[in-house]
Amino acid sequence: MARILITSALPYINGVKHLGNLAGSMLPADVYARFQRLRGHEVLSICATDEHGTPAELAAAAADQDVRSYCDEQHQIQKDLGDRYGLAWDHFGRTSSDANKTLTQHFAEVLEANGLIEEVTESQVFSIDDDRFLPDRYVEGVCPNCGYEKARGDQCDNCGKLLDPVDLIEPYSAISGSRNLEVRDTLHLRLRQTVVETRLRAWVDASKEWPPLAKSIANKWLDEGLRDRTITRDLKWGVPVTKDGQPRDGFEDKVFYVWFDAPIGYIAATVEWAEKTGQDWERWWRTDKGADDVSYVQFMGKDNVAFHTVSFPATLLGSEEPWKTVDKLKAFNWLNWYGGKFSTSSKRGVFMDQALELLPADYWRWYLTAYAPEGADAQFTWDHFQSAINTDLANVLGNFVNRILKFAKSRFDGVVPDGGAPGEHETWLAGEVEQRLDRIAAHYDAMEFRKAAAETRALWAAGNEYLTRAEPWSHFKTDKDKAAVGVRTGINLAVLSAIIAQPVIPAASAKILDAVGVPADKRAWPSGPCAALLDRLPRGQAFAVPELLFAKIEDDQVAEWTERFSGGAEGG
Ligand code: B3M
Ligand code: ZN
Repeated sequence: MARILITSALPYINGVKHLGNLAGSMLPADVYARFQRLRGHEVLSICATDEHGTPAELAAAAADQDVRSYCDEQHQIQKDLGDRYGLAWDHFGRTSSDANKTLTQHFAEVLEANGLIEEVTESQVFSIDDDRFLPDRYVEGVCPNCGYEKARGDQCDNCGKLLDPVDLIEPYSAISGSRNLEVRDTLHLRLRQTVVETRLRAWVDASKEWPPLAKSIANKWLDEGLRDRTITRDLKWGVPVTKDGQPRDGFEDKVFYVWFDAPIGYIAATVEWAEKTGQDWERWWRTDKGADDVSYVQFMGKDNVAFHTVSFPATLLGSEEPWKTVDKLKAFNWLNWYGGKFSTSSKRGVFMDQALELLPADYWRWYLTAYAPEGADAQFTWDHFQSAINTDLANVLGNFVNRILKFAKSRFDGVVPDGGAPGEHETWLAGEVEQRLDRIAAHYDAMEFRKAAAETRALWAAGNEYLTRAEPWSHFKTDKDKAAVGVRTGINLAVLSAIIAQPVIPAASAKILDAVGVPADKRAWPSGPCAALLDRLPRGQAFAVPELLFAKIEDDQVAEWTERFSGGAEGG
């Protein structure tokens, strides 16, 4: 039994996430966690809301709320949505927690003691009318790179370039719109990443288990040469800056930069979990306290990779303390919405709460896993969604389970029939199941979600194929034993189909397993000879037929949803 620590990139607090966010971090992290739990491994799955920085302050202001109560409310909303999607985190924490404050201040202090932090004077945009500095997203203006007119101070949404607020042309305040701005000097802390560059490079080179997308992004950053970066901001909302445990002189109106404290939030959320459950967090995070046995796996969208392969490791390695670092980093490309981006600010696409108004979570979980933006960006379109759901879930899985259980119910009194012995069809099926099971597990281990889902679907399809070959209905009158073997094998196969589907569609799987009467301790990932797996249910055990598993998506629903969500779509 291995110990596996799993973290998903922390969703920003600034509103409900869209399906692209779900597909690129939270959902695959959950699918992976569920798979590893089913195999009997000890899993700790951690997530949290990322609550600091300008996105939180601006969203709170737009909602006309103070930032603390805005965060309280939004955290609860995101937590509830996670629950409704079956995201089975061990803990869903908050980066605004005391634990994160303590840890963030601790890291800054040890980094400074190790000579990795220096005080610097920087030029920042100051708004005279707002009487404050305007860091990051508080300034907007024309992008110096592409000429886009609504570029934000930290990044241009049009060309993707990372910016410094002082680079913007014709800047104005995002708070008041004022153009009455000047550049003023202000004191900041700078993390000397260049000093740890060699150590980072060696660490990346030694990280053999990273899939290609993560590795190539990490190497690109290292090849371009690291830059020292400012880790404080002129903001009120965030982790206060300290020295020797006291407020730091000259930093009374400053806090740490959100990207400095957010990844530390993974550790802090584990501390919160430990406090809540009475468990030990250090055995997951401190290599001197047992965490060297842990396999640590991170999930995130590709835009977050640099922060996890360079900045956060610079914090951990630079501390010279025995912290656990990531072993496997799975990055995702973008899920696009009709060729363009999903966008929170322009409400373009489908958001997590809206999706559940249309269909239960499993439909989305299946689609976003089986067609995940893994090798390349993926497209969401209603037509594709409809055909994927109707084929994979309704026709292949739903139809198979329904067909066999209904027939068994009507002809064998609703119990698993006895009698008969396996023949050629069952031998064929056992061979088929055996290879598929091996492949599904191997794909999950490699975090290849599309492939794992495709093999899962292939195993379901083998169910329909088996029934077509074994034809228990046509033997029923002439050879009852033969029909009994077909039905018994078919019911066992329905159970197996549900067991392997649990990581992706936990609710529907549970419906099937409940109906057939499979106890909770018999739902683990299957192992052992396949012939035995296909004859596991006690003969004579009563079962029920589950109510409709998956409804087909009709054309008029697609038309309605296309209309309803066309809002941001015209933008391109
Ligand atoms: N909140 C950005 C994002 O959701 C950020 C991730 C933090 S991970 C420590 O894309
Ligand atoms: Zn630009």
